[in-house]
Amino acid sequence: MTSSNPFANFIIVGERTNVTGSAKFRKLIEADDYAGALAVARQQVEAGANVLDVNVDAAMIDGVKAMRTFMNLIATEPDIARVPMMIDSSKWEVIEAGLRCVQGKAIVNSISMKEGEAAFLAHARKVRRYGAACVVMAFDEKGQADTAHRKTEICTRAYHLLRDELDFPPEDIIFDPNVFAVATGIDEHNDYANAFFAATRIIRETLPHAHISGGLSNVSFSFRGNEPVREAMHGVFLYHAIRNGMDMAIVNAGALPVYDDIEPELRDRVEDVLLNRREDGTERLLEIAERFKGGEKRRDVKDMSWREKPVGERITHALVHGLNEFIVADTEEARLELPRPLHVIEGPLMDGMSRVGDLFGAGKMFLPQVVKSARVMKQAVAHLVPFMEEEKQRSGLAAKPNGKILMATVKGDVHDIGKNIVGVVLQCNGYEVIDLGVMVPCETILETARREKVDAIGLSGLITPSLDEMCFVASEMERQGFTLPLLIGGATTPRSTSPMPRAPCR
Ligand code: B12
Repeated sequence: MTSSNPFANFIIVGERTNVTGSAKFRKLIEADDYAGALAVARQQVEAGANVLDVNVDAAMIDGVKAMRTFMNLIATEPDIARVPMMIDSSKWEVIEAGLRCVQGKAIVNSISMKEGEAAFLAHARKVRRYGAACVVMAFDEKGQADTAHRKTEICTRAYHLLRDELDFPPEDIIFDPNVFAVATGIDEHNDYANAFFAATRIIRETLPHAHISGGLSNVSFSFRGNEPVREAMHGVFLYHAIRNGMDMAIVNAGALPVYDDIEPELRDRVEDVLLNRREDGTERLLEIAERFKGGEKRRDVKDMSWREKPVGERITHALVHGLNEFIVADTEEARLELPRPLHVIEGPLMDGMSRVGDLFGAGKMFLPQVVKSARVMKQAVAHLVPFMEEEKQRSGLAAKPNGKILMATVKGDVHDIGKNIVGVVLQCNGYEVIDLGVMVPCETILETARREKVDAIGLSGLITPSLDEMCFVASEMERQGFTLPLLIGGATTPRSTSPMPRAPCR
């Protein structure tokens, strides 16, 4: 984990590879159409899932065979296998079939104390032998926990058993305190979301290093067939759950709304229901739910009104919503309005990315959405590059290079938008740039600098640990007798040091 921001570190477990939640996936597995099933897995990863939940529990499916086949196929697809697998089944033999095939560290979903402590510990021991982490359901001999007290009591007991009896690593324990459906019309269910939030907070405070997960779609079960309302419920639920300490959730990666985009009246009524703020909460949500039903079309039409806004706002809208359809046209319009192409980056594009950063930081946008924003940003910058090149040619800078600069995003960091922009700006100012890309180890940077006889090194990094890595590069430069200037930059670099020649980091 690289940030103390709970929203930025949130883990999205893709739910579409689960036959109990996705009829499409179930039909594919039933029909032995594994190519189709892999496409679903790939779509979830591309939509930003950090983990895939795989469940093949269905009456007509041989679970062991299906799990084994699917896991073996995933292992041959590097673009899917790069994320960890959550092996999800209520049958232990299916879980074990998955564990035998999976590459890297897996997560077992789930074990519980419903059959008593002995069976629980026996399963946990096996999980541990496979080196996996596990989801522990708040379920004991008496049944599934529905109040904050029961949830906390069961999770605490399970935690101590795992720690004391098996020395189970606490960071590999993921509690699922049960996300239950609200707005069911049954009064006893009205406090279910609150119970989840409260238990989450207590577990995170009292059981060190344990994580909290849950299947989000359960909460909105009462609104099946009304996707807009369900999505709103998921967005609002997550917003509150994360604030209380939930750090992973099983969701449809790519179908989470931006919190601020949820229609305010709907958001308010959903919040009334989830937080159990008023007795007539369910009726009031039902009252307006129909209006949103089948609202996909209506939402599209409403969405297009952003096209009427000034170009800067359109660019921000496109970045926040990850929409690339008009980004080139809008970037071009901004370019024609502003004196220099660089001003489009420094102005509207940076404003839009700052908005993305603010929403992300506040838990109102999630990683999959930011991935899309980053793609749109790159497309916009790519459109501007030839114009910046042209500017360079016109100014005569192309003919007389000012020097050679090596640029790299430091080891451990994948952010490259800022580095790429700085590279372009440097090139437009007559510098030759060698770009080593992202996650570049110190040795590579220094070896290349020496070999290519560069005039300066530029390091980029946006996550907090990158500052330490930059200091490490600086100290290595000193140790190895480099006398080159070192520039550092990136959103988390303190203003006082960004950009500046080599900083004294000791
Ligand atoms: C886009 C983005 C992503 C994208 C990156 C895509 C890509 N290809 O770059 C994706 C979705 C992949 C991503 C991933 C993550 N991200 Co991110 N991300 C952002 C976001 C929203 C915008 C960054 C950006 O591109 N800004 C626009 C560019 C143009 O600005 P810039 O980078 O600052 O660059 C400018 C200057 O800094 C400077 N500059 C940059 N480099 C250099 C170098 C030199 C030499 C010089 C002189 C100047 C310079 O010039 C540039 C132009 O002005 C920021 C929020 C923010 N406000 O920055 C979070 C943010 C940086 N991410 C954050 C986090 C936590 C993560 C993740 C850890 C999340 C996760 N749980 O997985 C991962 C990181 C994985 C890793 N190991 O690196 C946190 C970092 C918090 C922290 N202090 O550690 C931020 C701040 C969000 C937040 N508010 O919490 N992220």
